[in-house]
Amino acid sequence: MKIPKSHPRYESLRRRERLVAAWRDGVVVPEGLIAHGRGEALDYLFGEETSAPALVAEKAAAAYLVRATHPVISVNGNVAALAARQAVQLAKAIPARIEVNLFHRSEVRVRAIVRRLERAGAEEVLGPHPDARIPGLESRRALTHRKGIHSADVVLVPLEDGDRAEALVRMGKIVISVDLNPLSRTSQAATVPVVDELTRALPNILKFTRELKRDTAEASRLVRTYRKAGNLRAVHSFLNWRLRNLAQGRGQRRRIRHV
Ligand code: PTJ
Repeated sequence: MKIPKSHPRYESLRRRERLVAAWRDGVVVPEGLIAHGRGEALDYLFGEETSAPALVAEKAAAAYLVRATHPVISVNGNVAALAARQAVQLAKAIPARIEVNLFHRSEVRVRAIVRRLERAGAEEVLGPHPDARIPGLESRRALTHRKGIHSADVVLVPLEDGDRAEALVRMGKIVISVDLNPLSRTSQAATVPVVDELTRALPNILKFTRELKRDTAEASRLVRTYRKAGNLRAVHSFLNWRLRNLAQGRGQRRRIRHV
């Protein structure tokens, strides 16, 4: 479908079209389309903008990533459809490995996602032929690579399911999630939950990564001072403020228009 550029919700509609096209290509699963709808609904509440607490978490995420000895970015179907290029750019900037890790895993899908990441500029993508398992996980998400997620000290897990986030934390890893739902098990389990939309969060983390690579003292300070509980409380306060404004007829941002 050709979406007119003048459409008030052009970007949002394009994201949907990209996901549907990726579903046709066997990259995204139908469950991924449902997950996206949930994300969109939550993003309306946030005003479809990065909140101040999300920005704080994105900076902390970048600090953990640049200080890591073995950082890995985990990519699933939705991430490959919406932000393959951004994930690859971030991996190169850190630098970090990329591993395809799927909840609805099939080897055909893993290979399709690897190809998509390679087309976006990735040089080495882990995913096919996993040689390790994440302990305590029954699902196929447990399949992983020794030189990837399995041995990582910091793992970025955008659009995750809670089980694996919890299992990775149990393994002693720093887990950075990107999930618009602050109440999800993923956001609750992650070391650094980034409550923001994926295609806004990754460029922000990239920008902070580039800055913090030049200022390692600041990266260390951020890691020392970041407090997850306080940050999530600030996310809830922000939502509370947004809803109160909306209830009083204020704060409907210009960009939020219903399709
Ligand atoms: O590709 P697979 O097989 O690994 O499957 C991917 C999905 C997304 C289907 C799988 O990981 C899954 O089932 O995830 P959940 O449990 O539905 O969680 C996805 C979370 O991401 C939900 O809390 C959504 O609100 C959130 N979300 C959806 N789209 C976005 C988002 N968060 C940030 N940005 C988005 N664009």
